[in-house]
Amino acid sequence: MTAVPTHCPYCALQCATTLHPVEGPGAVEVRPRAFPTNRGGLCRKGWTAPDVLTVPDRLTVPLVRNAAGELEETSWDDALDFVASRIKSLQAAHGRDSVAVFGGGGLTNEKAYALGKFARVALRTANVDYNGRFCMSSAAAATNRAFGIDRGLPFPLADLGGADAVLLVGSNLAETMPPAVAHLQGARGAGGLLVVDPRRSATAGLTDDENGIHLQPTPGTDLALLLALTHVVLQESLADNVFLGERVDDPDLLIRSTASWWPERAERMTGVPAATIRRAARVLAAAAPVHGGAGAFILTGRGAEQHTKGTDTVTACINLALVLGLPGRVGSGYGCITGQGNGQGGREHGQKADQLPGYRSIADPAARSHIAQVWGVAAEELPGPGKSAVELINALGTADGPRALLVHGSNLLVSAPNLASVRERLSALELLVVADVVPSETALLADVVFPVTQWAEEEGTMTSLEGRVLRRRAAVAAPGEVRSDLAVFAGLAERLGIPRFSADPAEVFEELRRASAGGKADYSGITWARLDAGEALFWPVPSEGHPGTPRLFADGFATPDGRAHVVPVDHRPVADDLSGQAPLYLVTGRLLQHYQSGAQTRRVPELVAAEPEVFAEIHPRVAAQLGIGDGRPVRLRTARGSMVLPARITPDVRPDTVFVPFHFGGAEAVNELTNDALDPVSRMPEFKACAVQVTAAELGATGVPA
Ligand SMILES: Nc1nc2c(c(=O)[nH]1)N[C@H]1C(S)=C(S)[C@@H](COP(=O)(O)OP(=O)(O)OC[C@H]3O[C@@H](n4cnc5c(=O)[nH]c(N)nc54)[C@H](O)[C@@H]3O)O[C@H]1N2
Ligand SMILES: Nc1nc2c(c(=O)[nH]1)N[C@H]1C(S)=C(S)[C@@H](COP(=O)(O)OP(=O)(O)OC[C@H]3O[C@@H](n4cnc5c(=O)[nH]c(N)nc54)[C@H](O)[C@@H]3O)O[C@H]1N2
Ligand code: SF4
Ligand SMILES: [Mo]
Repeated sequence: MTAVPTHCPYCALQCATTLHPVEGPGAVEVRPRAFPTNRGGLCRKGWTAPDVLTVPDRLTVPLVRNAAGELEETSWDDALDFVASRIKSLQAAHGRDSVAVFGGGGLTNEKAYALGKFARVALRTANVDYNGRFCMSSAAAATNRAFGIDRGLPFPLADLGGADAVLLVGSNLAETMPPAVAHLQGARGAGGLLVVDPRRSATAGLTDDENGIHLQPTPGTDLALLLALTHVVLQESLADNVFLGERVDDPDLLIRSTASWWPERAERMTGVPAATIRRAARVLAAAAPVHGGAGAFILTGRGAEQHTKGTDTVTACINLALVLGLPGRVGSGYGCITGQGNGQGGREHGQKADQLPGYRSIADPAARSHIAQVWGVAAEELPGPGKSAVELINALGTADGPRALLVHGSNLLVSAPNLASVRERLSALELLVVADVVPSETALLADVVFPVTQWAEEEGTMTSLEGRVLRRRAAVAAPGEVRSDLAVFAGLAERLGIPRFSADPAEVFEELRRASAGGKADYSGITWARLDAGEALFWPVPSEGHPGTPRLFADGFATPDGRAHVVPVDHRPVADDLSGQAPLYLVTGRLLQHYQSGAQTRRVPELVAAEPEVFAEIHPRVAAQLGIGDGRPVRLRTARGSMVLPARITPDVRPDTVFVPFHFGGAEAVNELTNDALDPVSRMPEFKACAVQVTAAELGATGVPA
């Protein structure tokens, strides 16, 4: 077999790779491939991704829970028959919405599309949502309301390289997309890398040696900081007034909404010195085209977004970008750094509770009739908007809530907020079905487990953080009886009396093209043949002769009047704020070595050896107060729960902040402690900040959630 060109299974950078067959069934070796985003680089997760193909506990046969309560091997026919008959009887007794589906941003475009169609056409349930709600939904909400469209980066990532300044708000790019750091070199060289993070993260460290500025605010105060940055730009007459006059609907609102945010006031709230705020605003402004700079970008990560005010914080970033005249200019702009492998495509094809394929709204009559026609159903038969992820989880097993849940591509029992509640709701279900590649924490709780293909065993497409559509290709045969998620949807649909589902990804993509035609995320001009020929296709691609759209907004924004829409925003505190009992902020996030819930990377020996267990980063001053040394156990207690874990003492966190990575399961899962309070617009939970009490703990008491 020859080398197969494909992309890494993990994050949205979608580094290009080639897979080479090696000895052993299902085994491959990975090598990086030259590509504009990763420039021949791979991170440690990418290098070791092939290990996950052949893990000893790989799921290879369908499992069903037997009378003794154990998961037992069964045939595909029996498993599909069983699930279909349970769905039928639950829906007959309790209505269509009694069955829910939960998807994932790691699924290919074809799978994400089929999942949404399966929910709306085969199950006819409104209850479908996905883990993207945990990820970038606040940025999506903010960009939709400002620009009328949401594509993570509305420009190619490589554009960053030419800029004099890049402001990263709550992104730890150096650990979460290491090869992307190459694109920050231009800004670093110009002294213009600005990093906002309550920790001195690896990315914040890139600002050392006069390469930029690290602004280290109190967690949850980015909004105040951004209002002050905008205030300085306006007050020091650094705004791009021509741009504001021509391309923004209401510039006065920008001025009024930031007028009272002078830097000294923001300093009191954020802890960032007023002088630093002024300096950062001037560096950013000097890089803007209006002042003859080479360009400036403002980018957000989860640190800005995973808050109950995440949508407003991103809006404040957009407003700052507007004041400086950045959006829609080549070499400048605002963007959200999408997270999951197909975090971008996953949000376009109808997994989301309120969406239909092509990034259409399920509440829009024209959208409904277009999609209904592609699906061969009547528009009235399509359900309306369903519940968002956390609201869906909270409704499971309640009197009028869903009684069955099908999960494809998420490990909720590690990654959803407030796990005690998640566990209770999942346990209250009458039927839990999980499709996965490994026995994840969530799969182990299921009544039925479907073993599915993973990246190197399947064909399909993914859409990267730049909105570029990429081909995923099969290099090895799947082990055992493994089938694609597409086969699960097709097999169940057929048993539910709906025979219109294909398990062939190429066929599904052809249907997706038709469904997306005319929508915001228009894929109708994209073919696998064009992708296979090496064309770089960024959506929208409205016809086969169309070259794609690497840069959006050149001729105007996607709003009715073509102007960016200003939404005035103001600061507010985190939902679960500090108290006498809980005087520090708990902040959660990522490590270089692990991916998400860790279902995959905790099975890779090299990565486990590097980061074997959960820990809490605490400041030396806090450690001294508690009288504990490095590696000693501490107990973290929040309003949701408590856990014991080793302390990692480091001056890199603020003294008022404790950082814990969320990649670990069971008693090591920090989501036992996190708050499931939601952003009112995006319905995204506040993973990034809540009040915590820290005490010295007993030895041997490690990791007991109370
Ligand atoms: N190694 C690795 N890489 C990944 C992933 C992974 O799991 N592991 N997951 C992928 C996915 S799905 C995503 S979404 C991306 C996420 O990528 P990032 O957004 O870079 O990741 P996080 O570590 O969640 O958060 C970034 C930073 O936000 C900071 N932060 C916390 N609270 C605040 C706050 O209130 N304000 C500010 N300004 N910063 C704050 C944290 O200290 C952290 O350093 O990574 C992708 N890449
Ligand atoms: N405390 C805290 N919690 C967080 C975050 C945080 O920053 N802090 N970040 C949030 C964010 S941004 C995200 S994106 C979520 C992610 O959290 P999850 O939704 O749990 O994501 P993964 O761990 O990637 O889970 C994907 C699962 O799908 C399986 N899988 C892989 N490929 C396929 C496939 O093709 N089909 C199927 N059926 N299964 C597959 C994997 O083995 C794994 O079990 O976590 C969120 N949770
Ligand atoms: S940066 Fe992301 S896509 Fe690239 S190798 Fe690492 S995990 Fe894979
Ligand atoms: Mo994410």
